[in-house]
Amino acid sequence: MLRLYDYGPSANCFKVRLLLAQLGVPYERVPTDPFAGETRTAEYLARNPAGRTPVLELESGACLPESNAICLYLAEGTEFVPADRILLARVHGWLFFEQNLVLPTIGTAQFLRMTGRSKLVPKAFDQRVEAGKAALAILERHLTGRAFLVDERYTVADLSTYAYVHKAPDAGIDLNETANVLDWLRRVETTPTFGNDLDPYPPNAMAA
Ligand SMILES: N[C@@H](CCC(=O)N[C@@H](CS)C(=O)NCC(=O)O)C(=O)O
Repeated sequence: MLRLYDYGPSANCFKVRLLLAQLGVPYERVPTDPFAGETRTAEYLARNPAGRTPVLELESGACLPESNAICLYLAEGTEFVPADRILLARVHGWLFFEQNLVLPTIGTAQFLRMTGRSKLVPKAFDQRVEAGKAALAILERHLTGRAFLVDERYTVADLSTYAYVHKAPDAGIDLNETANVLDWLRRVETTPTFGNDLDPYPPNAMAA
């Protein structure tokens, strides 16, 4: 059986849990707490040299890090990834957008705010929020007259980008200012077997 090394509050891990649920693929969940040092052991670093969650361990023992690479691996050959090369390249493009312009902005800002760190680094926090708003403006423009990011159908690009965009309010960003983004988030939430099982950050993740 597949094994997912997973941190409950991480939206990167949530991407993989959501896709596995939507594909109906069974797996064993291995809770892995970065704040307890569990991603820095020699054993874990052999699974992912970057020492981060998620990691998917295959039946063969091969380990795959990076949430979007895991999603592409799992979704290949399914309705969640187009076979057409150009459409596939567009899906890749949005996955790179997510890693470059959403995760380090909205993703980091919501983490800083929800764990009490934003007040310790206010300038860095404000910069992330502003960059997050700029990323939302790009999405807002692209989603004008479009139901989904690529080819008018739900793909792993939507699933992955959803993960941190829907957390924008936790960064203090008002999504009511981006109506197309808000409609798209609601659309993703109505895809078959969608479920949001993100955990709140636990006490050991909070700033001292
Ligand atoms: N680009 C990676 C980012 C993974 C990542 O940052 N994981 C965080 C949780 S959201 C983590 O495990 N952090 C622990 C650490 O950096 O020590 C992905 O998309 O999987």
